[in-house]
Amino acid sequence: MIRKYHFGNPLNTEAVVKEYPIDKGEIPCIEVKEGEKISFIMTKGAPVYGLGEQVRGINKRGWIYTSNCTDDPNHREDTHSLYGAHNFLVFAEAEPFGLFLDNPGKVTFDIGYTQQDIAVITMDSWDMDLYYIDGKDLKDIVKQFRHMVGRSYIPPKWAFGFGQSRWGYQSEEDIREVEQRYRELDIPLDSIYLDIDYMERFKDFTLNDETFPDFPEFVKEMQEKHIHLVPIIDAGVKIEEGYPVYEEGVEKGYFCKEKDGKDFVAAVWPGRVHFPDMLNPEARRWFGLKYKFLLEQGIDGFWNDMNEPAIFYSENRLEKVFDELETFRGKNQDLMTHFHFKDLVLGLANNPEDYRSFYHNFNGEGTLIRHDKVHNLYGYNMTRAAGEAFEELEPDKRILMFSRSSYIGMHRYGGIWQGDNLSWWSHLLLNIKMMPSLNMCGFLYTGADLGGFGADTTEDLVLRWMQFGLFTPLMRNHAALGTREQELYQFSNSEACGNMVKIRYSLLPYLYSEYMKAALRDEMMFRPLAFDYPEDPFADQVEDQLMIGDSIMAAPVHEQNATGRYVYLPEDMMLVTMRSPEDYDVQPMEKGHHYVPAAMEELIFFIRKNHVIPVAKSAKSVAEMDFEHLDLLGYVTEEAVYELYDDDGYSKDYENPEHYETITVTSQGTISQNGKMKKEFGKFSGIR
Ligand code: MIG
Repeated sequence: MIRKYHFGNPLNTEAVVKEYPIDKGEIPCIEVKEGEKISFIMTKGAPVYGLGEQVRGINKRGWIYTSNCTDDPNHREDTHSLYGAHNFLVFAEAEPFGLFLDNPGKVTFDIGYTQQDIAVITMDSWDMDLYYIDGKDLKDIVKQFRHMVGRSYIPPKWAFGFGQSRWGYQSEEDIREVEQRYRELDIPLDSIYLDIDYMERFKDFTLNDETFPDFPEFVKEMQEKHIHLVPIIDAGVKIEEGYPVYEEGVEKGYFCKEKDGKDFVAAVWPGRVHFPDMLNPEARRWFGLKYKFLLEQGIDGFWNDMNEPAIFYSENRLEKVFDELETFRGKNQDLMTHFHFKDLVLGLANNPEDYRSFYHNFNGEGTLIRHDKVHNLYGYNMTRAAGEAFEELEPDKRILMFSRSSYIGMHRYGGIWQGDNLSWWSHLLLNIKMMPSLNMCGFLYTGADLGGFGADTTEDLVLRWMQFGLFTPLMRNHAALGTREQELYQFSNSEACGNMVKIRYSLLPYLYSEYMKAALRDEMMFRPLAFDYPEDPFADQVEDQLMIGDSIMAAPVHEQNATGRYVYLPEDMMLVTMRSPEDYDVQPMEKGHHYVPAAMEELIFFIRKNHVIPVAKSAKSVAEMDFEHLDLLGYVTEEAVYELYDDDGYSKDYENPEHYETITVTSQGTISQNGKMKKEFGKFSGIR
């Protein structure tokens, strides 16, 4: 059951899509001291789940987290804020409950940091709606929450293919080389990403026509090779005379303003920029319709970047800092003064004072709202701008869209990638742990930069990361300018890496089906074990295994030099040890603790007893896949029933019952189908 409570005078964030009456009674379980804090005494050992894109564990206990969308490419265990703000959490008490704070400003969640068993939530502003959700179990609470915030974004099917990206691809030639080298090695590939260098001096909705002389032609050339080009769009609009986006924005008053009405000046990639007022519906529509420029040239996917919004410096602060730096000239800088000197420059980026110095025409209502009060809505509404425009421009077609910054509500318009991680083993583990937390909050189309974005990677890290990334809906290898090149063909293990991509494609019927069912039913595709095995005494201790869809449990290797790992099985399962889609072994294993070998080039995962998964033959791209002739892989001692969802992958008639097929496999070997799709099931492999 959902109860809604109202504090102060909340702004309508449109995170919630359903209407609820306002409850005037006491809020169950938690203690609220209005204007001060919300607190809850947690049962010893009872986990807390949620908070979406955050550091640390699946179980969030033991740290203090702040919802404050931040561009932090060097995040570590002691970081408090990442790119998104997802104020939903679930207390897994004997009587579990969830809380959603629909509060677009800064909110801090002290989950047993100050005092081990006390959760304390504090916030800058008490103007908010608070939702309290109880239910019969963790899954039920999440489902009710997801229903309340609306259906998750559904990408086109090709976006489940593998993508290659790198900040630094400069030209058509660079992109062609990527395509050719993947094809030479026969590694499937569906998309290549265009980072900021495709633009003319980092101006949104422009093209560098020296390096991309005939863009529509180039897009077509790539399409013929079944490659989708996916350009980046940045939040800041370059200030430059004669640049139409800038000029129109100024003229129409669509940029964020300073208090006195001047357009606020920040600096990002192109140097000085204005930020479009994404919170003003008119400006949002204007910005969204700009994507047409690229849609018209054949583009069907985008990623939205720098939309926290990230600020390198603001014009006003820069002036002040120059002045103050001047006072240091010729001085003997001791320890403290030298730190202060350095901090002046380091503090230029993403400075809280800057976020307090510009304003939005919120919901077009004319009253200016200071940015910091709605900070966490900016990336959400940039992506919404695009999403709403796509509905208008291409109503019958799915367009790929994912964002860096987000707030709950944005999950209806796009996915997210997990921001600038580093080529660290601990960030592979973080990627694993973040998946279920994000799914809880509605972000189903997500994944991390495989191989790691910042820092030099190693070939074993890339391979192990691929072995997890092959399960994530967004499967993209991306790296920062200046780091070691990490396309799969760069390494001596490219064959093993390529096999992992092929395994991904052969699992697509399953992964797509599970994604779609999760989206259409407001469920989680990636779940902590404790969600599926609530009675199991060990399940809530497991932080590095995940349930994926109905049949699979993943147990990725995430340690360097490991040739296996410990795995906990909450029930009997079948171990699958896969070197390629054709080369694998299976072995039944009993519920309990095991050490499972996994050589470097081996993917291990598990299929639950009396479950099957549909598998296909891998192909060079999603478009070339045969989704009609499938095989089954499973572990059947009695009977397994699998509900398969499939559709054409680009249109939006999701509700059509003809998209479902129920497949029953018995221990005698009978396979029966009960649906309208023309799927043919060939061989069964596994155990029965
Ligand atoms: O400040 O466009 O997270 O994926 O490669 C860096 C360049 C700006 C940050 C994104 C990253 C992208 C990079 N961008």
